[in-house]
Amino acid sequence: MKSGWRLQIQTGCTNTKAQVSQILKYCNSRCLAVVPQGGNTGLVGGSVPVFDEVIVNMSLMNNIISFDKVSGILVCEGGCILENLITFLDNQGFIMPLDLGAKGSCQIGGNVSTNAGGLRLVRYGSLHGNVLGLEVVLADGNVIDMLGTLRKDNTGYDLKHLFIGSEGSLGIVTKVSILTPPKLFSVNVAFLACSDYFSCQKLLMEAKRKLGEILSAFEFLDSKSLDLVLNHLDGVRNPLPPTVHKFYILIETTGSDETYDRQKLEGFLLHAMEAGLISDGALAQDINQASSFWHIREGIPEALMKAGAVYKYDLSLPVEKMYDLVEEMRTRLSDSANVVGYGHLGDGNLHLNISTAQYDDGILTQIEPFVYEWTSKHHGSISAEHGLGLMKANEIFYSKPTATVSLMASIKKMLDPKGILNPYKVLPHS
Ligand code: 2HG
Ligand code: ZN
Repeated sequence: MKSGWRLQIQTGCTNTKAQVSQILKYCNSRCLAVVPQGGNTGLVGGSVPVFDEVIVNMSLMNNIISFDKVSGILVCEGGCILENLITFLDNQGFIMPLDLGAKGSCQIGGNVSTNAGGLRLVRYGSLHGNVLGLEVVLADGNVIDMLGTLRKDNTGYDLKHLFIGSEGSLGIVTKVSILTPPKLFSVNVAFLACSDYFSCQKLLMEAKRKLGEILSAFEFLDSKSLDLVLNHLDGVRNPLPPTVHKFYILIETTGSDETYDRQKLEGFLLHAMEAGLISDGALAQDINQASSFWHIREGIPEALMKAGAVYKYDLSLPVEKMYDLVEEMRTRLSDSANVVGYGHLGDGNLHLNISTAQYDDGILTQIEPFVYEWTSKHHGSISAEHGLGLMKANEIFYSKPTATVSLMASIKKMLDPKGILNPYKVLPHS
């Protein structure tokens, strides 16, 4: 990747959408390519310039515009940091329907542009469901006002969906209207061990059935992921006695009745223990213990970065097949790499990470295209929640038929005929 000159533009003060519009109008008239940038926390190079693009950094467009306590609808600018929105809503007795490890620096405009999934999608659904409206600036500087605050609006094509997950290739998200759920105060977190993958799957099915409406997260990690966190992050302790279990599950419930919710979860855990689905487990006794359990799961990407070079894959797969890929990859790579699997089991989303001492072309050719072919063969997606960005754009055909990619290219051509918005991202380069 070559990096030429960079002009970093930060929008700010008042009337910022007009500034974004002017920047794009100017760049479009001069055929200057633009990279919209939020918190720059993406994992596929979607917000980094490739050659000499102009970066439009959105961080100063960080105002909360309105919040309606009756409907729970928040309207804010695209540069708001997710954690600031979470804190704002907390004070109002509400929560964001989205939570991710990068919350301290990622921005809502970037979250929407990448259709970020995160840790609680199993409960609250994707941004396609929660985002009610957007204001977007197109490549030619035109401002498109789709900033509705209605739950229901069937007047024609719902164009905002084109921009959710388009990774800044169709327009820059300047404002977002989002539906936020009320904050419920009874939260329980359990950290459980399973001896085999089949038990993890059965546990998921049982959790959906028995915990029902209070289930708010179902995350999994294998023993190699836990080892990484214990070895590379300071102050992290295994909540369970040091027997080696093959898999660990983090279950969170969120509800409105402490006694009822606790009984429901305890009943479920007892049943799962008796059925042999879990071999050990700990139920957090207070908020500190609950956050220490979460810290293990959320700390895996950081531990991987500390361990050396890492090849990252973010795959959607049928739950019953998901871990077969991790095992096949281990067989392929034998001792040359540490292959770890973790992710959002409740959403069928595997984070397959391959950790090595240093990047090595020989190892890469063992991994790719095998990982993409395997995913395609099992009708999965090569990007569940991280997007395609620069790094996976050329692999789009593993997940989308040619006719669909052609239609995407036509839409891109119509909205951005000069191709100035986030070039080399999402669509194949050639
Ligand atoms: C997570 O779920 C993130 O922790 C990052 O999506 C995953 O780094 C990764 O592979
Ligand atoms: Zn994830």
